[in-house]
Amino acid sequence: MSSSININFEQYLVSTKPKGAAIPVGLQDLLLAVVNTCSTLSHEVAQGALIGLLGSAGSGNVQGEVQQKLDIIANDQLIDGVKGCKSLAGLASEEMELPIAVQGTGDYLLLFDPLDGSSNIDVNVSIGTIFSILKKQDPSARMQTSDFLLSGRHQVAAGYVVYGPQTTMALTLGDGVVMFTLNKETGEFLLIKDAVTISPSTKEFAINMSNMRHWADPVRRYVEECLAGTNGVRDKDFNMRWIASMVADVHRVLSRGGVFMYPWDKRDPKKAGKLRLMYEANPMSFLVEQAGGASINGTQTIMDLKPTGLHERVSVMLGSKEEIDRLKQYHS
Ligand code: AHM
Ligand code: MG
Repeated sequence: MSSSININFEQYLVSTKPKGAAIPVGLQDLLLAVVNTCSTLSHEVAQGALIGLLGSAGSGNVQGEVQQKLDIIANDQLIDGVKGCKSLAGLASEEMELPIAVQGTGDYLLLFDPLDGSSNIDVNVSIGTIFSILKKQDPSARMQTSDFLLSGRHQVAAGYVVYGPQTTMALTLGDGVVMFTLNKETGEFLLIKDAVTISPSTKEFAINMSNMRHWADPVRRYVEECLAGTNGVRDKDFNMRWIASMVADVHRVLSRGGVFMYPWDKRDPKKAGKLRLMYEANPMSFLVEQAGGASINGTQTIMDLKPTGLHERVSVMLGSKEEIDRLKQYHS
């Protein structure tokens, strides 16, 4: 897949041919609706306190987490933005316990984390929207929750939009990764990078170090070896970054390589991890694999996991291939 830089998203959708075939019109419509909503959201995120968007909503979501005003606003706007899509059978979100039937029947199912990095909203640090589109197994059957419980391999598209100094989208349609940046004057997303690749080796890792005492031994070993730098077995010095917005941390990995980890830990041993499989780990894993990187939960490839619940959590380690291979070896 090769496209000319600076074409807008709509032009890209009609001209690109992932794996040699044009994107079905129904998928084009859906992607356009998601991306147009993110363009509006970007504008609102930038206004922040000026339009009363900061602070807690005073409610909790299905996972018992405090909802910010912007979590709810972003969720409502995404629902509103895609509800006219004829090919969209239903949608599910981090902020809602159950999916919503859109057309009820149709080719696609949409999952999203409307506003990822909620703890960064009020402190003006990058946040974003993550989305995953699944091909519905039986388009003519009435949508049910179990339709969503497909492995990441069933995704036909996935991406995120990061609201940072620039608003940038990364997208995969299963044939590489492309990036677009929003022209805030015109509201158009313009192609800035084609064939995004993650270098197989790196000297940068991302993990919340405050959880170190709770980690499993393989993760502790990996990070301790990175910290030992040239004095240890890795024989190179590592740098560490942790933004606490998965969108921003993964965007860095896609942009300059690295490893991102939010592993299982002993704080709550029954919890598989903090991040959610269906609308955080799967879309990010699809992007990372399509850029030549890898994504595992420690022992298994995330995209191969068969989900058992819409809001299922998962341990995540993704990024530069050589580092993920090493982590997998430490877990085996
Ligand atoms: P959210 O979807 O409620 O924003 O939570 C997910 C976020 C990720 O973006 C980020 O990687 C992680 O939570 C940060 O967690 P912590 O604050 O424990 O470091
Ligand atoms: Mg999130």
